[in-house]
Amino acid sequence: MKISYQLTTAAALVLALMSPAIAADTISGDVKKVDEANAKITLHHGPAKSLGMDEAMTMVYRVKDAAMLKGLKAGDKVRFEAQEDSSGYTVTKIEKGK
Ligand SMILES: [Cu+2]
Repeated sequence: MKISYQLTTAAALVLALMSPAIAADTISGDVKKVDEANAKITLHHGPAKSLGMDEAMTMVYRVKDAAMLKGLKAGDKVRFEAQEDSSGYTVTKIEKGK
């Protein structure tokens, strides 16, 4: 049953590679700048493997909806989820950390 073993291994590998993209990781970070007019936020965050970011960094994210930025300000600790799209990275979820 060599062939079916190889197929199973290949299927498991595909699943392992795909799952991070399906289940978005929650990333911890802190707010550097909020730009509500342009629906953008500058965040410093640790490594985010699901986004292909292996190191901590500060970067600008777009947000799905500017209303998500209400109540956030520079210095706040946050937890967020983001996805990569054609024009950069978009925050799909963000909440203040405790
Ligand atoms: Cu980043």
